Amino acid sequence: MAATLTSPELNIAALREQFPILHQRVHGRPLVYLDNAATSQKPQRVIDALVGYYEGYNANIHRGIHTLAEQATKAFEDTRIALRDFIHAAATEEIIFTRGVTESINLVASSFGRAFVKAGDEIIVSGLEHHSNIVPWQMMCALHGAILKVIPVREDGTLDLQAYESLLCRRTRLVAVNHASNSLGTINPIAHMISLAHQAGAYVLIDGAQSGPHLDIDVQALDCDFYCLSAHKMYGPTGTGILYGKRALLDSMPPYMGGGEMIRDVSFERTTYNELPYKFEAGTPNIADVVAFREAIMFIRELGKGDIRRHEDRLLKYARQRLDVIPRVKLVGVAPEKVSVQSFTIEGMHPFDVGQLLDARGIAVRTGHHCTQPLMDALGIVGTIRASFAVYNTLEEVDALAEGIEKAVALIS
Ligand code: C6P
Repeated sequence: MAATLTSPELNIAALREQFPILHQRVHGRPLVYLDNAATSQKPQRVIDALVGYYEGYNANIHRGIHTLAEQATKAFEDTRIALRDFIHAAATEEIIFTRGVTESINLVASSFGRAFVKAGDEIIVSGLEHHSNIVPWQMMCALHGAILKVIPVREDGTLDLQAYESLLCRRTRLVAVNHASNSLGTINPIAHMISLAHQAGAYVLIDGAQSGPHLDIDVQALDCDFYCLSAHKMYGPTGTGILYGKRALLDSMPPYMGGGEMIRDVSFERTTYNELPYKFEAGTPNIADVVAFREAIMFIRELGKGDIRRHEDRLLKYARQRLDVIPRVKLVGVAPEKVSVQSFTIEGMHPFDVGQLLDARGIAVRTGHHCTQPLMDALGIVGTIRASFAVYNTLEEVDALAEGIEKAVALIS
């Protein structure tokens, strides 16, 4: 196939110019970065924002009244506003900065757990979940005597929604599912799932780690109670992300961590807590990365999620077409609605060996269980090779992947 560096929507060549890391050789070949579900690369404007903060106005926030402190506070709060708009939240108070999705889920498991969960309550997760959306609930269940229930996954990587409906009952306290699966790419019908959970009287947390860079997110239209994002999967820096929560719910939850900033008044006898969102933001936050996160949001917004998705869908479709005809290759995860993630196995080859062979050709993919061991167990495999595409990837890079896989398969044929 004659591939090109433009797509009908976007000038990919110009876009790639914004990502300095992409212009390097790995083992003598041009880097082909297809591990975007693990973390995406960062455009220059994100890197500049990080450096700009440290060079120009490094100061602690919400504390000082000097000029640098005010500048830093404004830049930090501007990111909160950008995120409110990005996910269509009703208010900035509903946006809590965390280290990312893992911390966001742990916050809810700890705080919501203490406020709302009692012995015999049930928490529902799905068989598609990342360990970050399993383990915190197991810990919470152990603490409060609650029970974890699991929605089974079907052969094609979609959730068994009939089984989900039969799991929901008046004991269900919370449903925690991902918007999109990191291992298989499946987009879950979360609007429907949220509505069913609410009819049963349960709250819903959505893990948005893999939807953030790809899908439109409207927390008010979805009516979810919590939504979690990690900046580093959305062209932003590592070490920051958000928890969105409905205001009334967050108000009724106790603080997660104690420390500076989350208090109103402290004495040895009694401490009162700050208002939202600061009640959940103890200690000096990751100011530089939060500031740079705004540039990542702007980068996505300026491109437009519609055009991003159309380009990535084309990459996904082409990758599936190319891989599907290679002998011994089995695509894993073929749901009709997917983000740009394709897992596959090669009969007779361990995923790690394939990953090494691809790396020798400058191609970065992830191999293994992708932090979804229960899903791999359910599929009866040790792991997969996973190619995940971002907006800067090209059809040529899909060709490079397919050629790498053909060469790997030839070794054992
Ligand atoms: N998945 C992957 O290669 P953190 O590490 O907190 O930013 O995100 C955790 C997480 C939670 N949920 C889902 C659906 C995820 O995909 C991830 C991170 C990466 O698939 C790294 S394990």
